[in-house]
Amino acid sequence: MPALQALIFDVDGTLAETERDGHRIAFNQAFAEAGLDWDWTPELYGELLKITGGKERIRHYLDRWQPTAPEVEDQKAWIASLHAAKNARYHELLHGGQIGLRPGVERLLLEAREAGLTLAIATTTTPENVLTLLRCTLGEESIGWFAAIGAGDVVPAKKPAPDIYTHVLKELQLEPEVCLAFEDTAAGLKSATGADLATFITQGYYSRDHDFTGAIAVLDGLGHEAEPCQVIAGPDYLAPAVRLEALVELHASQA
Ligand code: XBP
Repeated sequence: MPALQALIFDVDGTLAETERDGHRIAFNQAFAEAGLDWDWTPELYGELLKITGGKERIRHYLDRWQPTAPEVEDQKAWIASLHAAKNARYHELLHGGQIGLRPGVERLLLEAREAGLTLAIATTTTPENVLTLLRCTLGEESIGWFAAIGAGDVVPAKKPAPDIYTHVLKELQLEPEVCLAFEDTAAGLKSATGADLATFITQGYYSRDHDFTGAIAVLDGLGHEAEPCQVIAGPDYLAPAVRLEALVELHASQA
């Protein structure tokens, strides 16, 4: 395996627990403001997360759960405006400091930068959501840490399709063999491995029971001294905190 050159991160659930603490709450706020009596409970939201993309999730909810919705001329535009309202509420939650990075994420990003590795993002969420998360957690300058930020509708097919990872690899002008992807869901794993990327899983609140067959390791987080991580599948040397040198070793051990 050629030497590791880049780390590519998913956002929601991987960099931060944004679904549990942010998007779900913001969706419900937007529904209430629009006069809808929809309530996305944590349980229902876990189901709805099978559909990636906020607009796609709302459409699926309308189709699958047949809730009451106002008669509108242009349903696509109506969903887009509901989604924009959700994102406005989501940004308020981010600015309010309610959503922090998962343990160990900042450490690993800093270690990778120190070692001269390329950093990138491949996500389904809206570009402005990524930028606001970075601004509110790591500061404005952190946006420049990422050589490529592939997000949202830049590709027509969202995860589990591999398109967003293929798009990012093209932007980075790197082959998948020299990169490592970080994901938290089965859909994300399918997307990354579909682009031939070795994929490291930090399972999260909504993905504890996902099937991660095909991942190079599965942990419950990246861990740090105060909050050590557990290895669910993979070498013990990854715990108690996933260090860059351990990732380099793991990547090199892949056939
Ligand atoms: C997660 C998603 C997104 C978010 C909401 O993306 O599926 O849809 O739930 O964001 P990822 P939007 O794990 O790839 O970061 O409403 O902006 O889609």
